[in-house]
Amino acid sequence: MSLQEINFDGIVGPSHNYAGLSLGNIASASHKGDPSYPRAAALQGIGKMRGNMARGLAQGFLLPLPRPNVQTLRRLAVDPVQDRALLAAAWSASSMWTANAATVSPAPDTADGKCHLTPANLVTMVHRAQEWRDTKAQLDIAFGNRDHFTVHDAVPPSFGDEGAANHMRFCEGHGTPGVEVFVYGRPGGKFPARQHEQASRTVGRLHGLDPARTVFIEQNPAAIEAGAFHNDVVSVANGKVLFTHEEAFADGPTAYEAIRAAFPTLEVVEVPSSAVSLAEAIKTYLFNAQLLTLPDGTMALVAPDECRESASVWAWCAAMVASNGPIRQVIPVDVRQSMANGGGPACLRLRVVADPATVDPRFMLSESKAELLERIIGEHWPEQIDPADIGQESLAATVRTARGKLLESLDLQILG
Ligand code: SUG
Repeated sequence: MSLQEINFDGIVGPSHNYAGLSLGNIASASHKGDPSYPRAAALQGIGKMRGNMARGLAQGFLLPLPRPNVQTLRRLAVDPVQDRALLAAAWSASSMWTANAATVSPAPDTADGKCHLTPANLVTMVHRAQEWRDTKAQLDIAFGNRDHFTVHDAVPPSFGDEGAANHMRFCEGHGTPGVEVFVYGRPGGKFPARQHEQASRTVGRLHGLDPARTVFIEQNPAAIEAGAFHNDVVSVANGKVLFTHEEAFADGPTAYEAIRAAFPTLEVVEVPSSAVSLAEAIKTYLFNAQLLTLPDGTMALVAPDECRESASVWAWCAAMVASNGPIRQVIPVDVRQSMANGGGPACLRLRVVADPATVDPRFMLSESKAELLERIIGEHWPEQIDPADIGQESLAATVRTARGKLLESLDLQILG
């Protein structure tokens, strides 16, 4: 058994659009009503996956969910003329952000030695709350090998759970027990705190985590107010390293101490507010990056292109790389279509530590499969969607056909 990190990126769905649905997500609010470019969005995502594969890393993917969601439209009795936001919710391609698909505890961390996955209930936002059952259907297939994986039901409401976006794992190596850190928000602020402490604790119990290797930390309410609706907007972890903004946690030094008590070799790379303001970190998504261990053992940060456009962020990156710390490279990627809805490189991937041989191969990417996906996206994904197109029967037909072609090409019609 060779356990390694596999990134499962969400393929951007053919109904990708900007409906301003996520209160507290600044990018989503500020791009509300813009035309969207689903084909370009999906191709950007494939480009990111191809880049990581070329670096020698294992890559998987999850598929877009059925949209428009007729059950949502029916259950909410949506009037397509009066209820434009609810209509858009039923059309949302938000499952592309697979960091919110589930929380994953690798086998070495759990009591029964299996990798546990709990789909996120995403109850805070109506367009996201409709995701988990369809997401689970995919997880049940991709991780259907019951000798190695357990897929749970989502945590019941009312405790909001947003999955891996508020979860970090520190480890010396993937094959040894790690320390899992859950970051929750305290309700009562201007924007919703989407991760509830009790949801995090429930996931820890469901997964059979050892309390001595599990840490619960409060997110900084000021970070949520500034637009860090998930913790992965202001910090990211990999191996022994925590790369974080100074203002990510309610009490930074206490948080680092709590992690260090469980994981003594922790290395914190903290970006001070004096170098990069919280607002600039959130605007550029410096921390919503993939912190990857490359095959040569060094770490690289796959960060949004937008980081290059910020003098303070880019200067920090240059200084960090020059300092010979644990992060040796910053690699910019273009995921602008997703970024405009508040989803950076880290949002687009779910990390699963597993032996790739135990995963259903239909969910694993290869060069030839990437070409196949690009061909289908090129032929069937709409080039542009304007807000007035949402709800049109002709667009609904295009979106359904596009997804159908994708499922067919991957031999996954069962998800239809
Ligand atoms: O849930 N945006 C997503 C972005 C999720 C980012 N994920 C992580 N940080 N892991 C959200 O807020 C916007 C949809 C719209 O407005 O049309 C949206 O759902």
